[in-house]
Amino acid sequence: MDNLNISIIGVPLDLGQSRRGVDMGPSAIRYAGAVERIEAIGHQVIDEGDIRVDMSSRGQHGDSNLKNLDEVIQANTDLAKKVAEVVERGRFPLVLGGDHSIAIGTLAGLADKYKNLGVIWYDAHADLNTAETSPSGNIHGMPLAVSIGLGHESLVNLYRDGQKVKPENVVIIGARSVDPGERELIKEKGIKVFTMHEIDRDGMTTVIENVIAYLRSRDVDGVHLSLDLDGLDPIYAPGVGTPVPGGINYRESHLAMEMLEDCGMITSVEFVEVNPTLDVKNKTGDVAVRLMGSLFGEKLL
Ligand code: B3U
Ligand code: MN
Ligand code: MN
Repeated sequence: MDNLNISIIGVPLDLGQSRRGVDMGPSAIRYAGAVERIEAIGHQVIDEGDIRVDMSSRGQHGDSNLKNLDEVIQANTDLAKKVAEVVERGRFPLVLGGDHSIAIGTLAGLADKYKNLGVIWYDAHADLNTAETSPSGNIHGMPLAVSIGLGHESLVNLYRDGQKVKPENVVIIGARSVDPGERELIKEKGIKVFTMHEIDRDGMTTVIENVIAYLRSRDVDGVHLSLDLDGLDPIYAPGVGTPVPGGINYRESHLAMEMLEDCGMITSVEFVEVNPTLDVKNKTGDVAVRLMGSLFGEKLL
């Protein structure tokens, strides 16, 4: 990557799911040395601070079964504005979560500029639930569905109306906990998924080569990497709310980041679901920052 002008945006939101603590994710990632590590590679970094999250009516339910819907809408609307503004200033957004519901705001903000955005969803889950299919009512299990235009209308139409990303431009990597409704949607919409099966069978090198070739064939005008730390095996990233065993290992993840750096297609990134209250000595924040190192071009030699 050429030297980038990176803007860090923290989103201390933990209301898209039920376990408290992921609101401390942005701090944990900062304390693990994100800014210093990225600057040492040669990039210029501005820490834009955190999006304000209004907790005043936390726990109250409106007319839907979606938990904390109003708060999630408020934080994501503010985030979308901020991301759009950062992109408008010609800067590279690096968003720190927070639970994965914040991808709704990130992708909404990116939609101002990118009309054919590719999305890489690095995650144990597909995050393709709607209010009808969700087993939990947790909005962090829904952001990909919302971004392709499916789900509660106040989320789908957040910041700007309708679909933000085409389903054919989405690639999921690392899936191993997919709900029945999500499975149907993947088939119906033709979403590309590399599960743990493909990673085990073909190896991460082939998987990422295929991801890159696929997104090139889609003629995307940018690629957003949405990295949920639970995509990694909980051995390497224990500080997440919904760990799923049998995940992507540390070295495979570094390789994936290095290959994505090398392809030069990534135009924005978010790291989500770091929960320091479930972690061991900030191991998960630390892994996030190490992966950022590879993604932003740190060399081994
Ligand atoms: N698919 C389940 C579980 C889940 C989704 N994302 C996370 N967990 N992190 C759901 O609740 O939608
Ligand atoms: Mn997720
Ligand atoms: Mn996940």
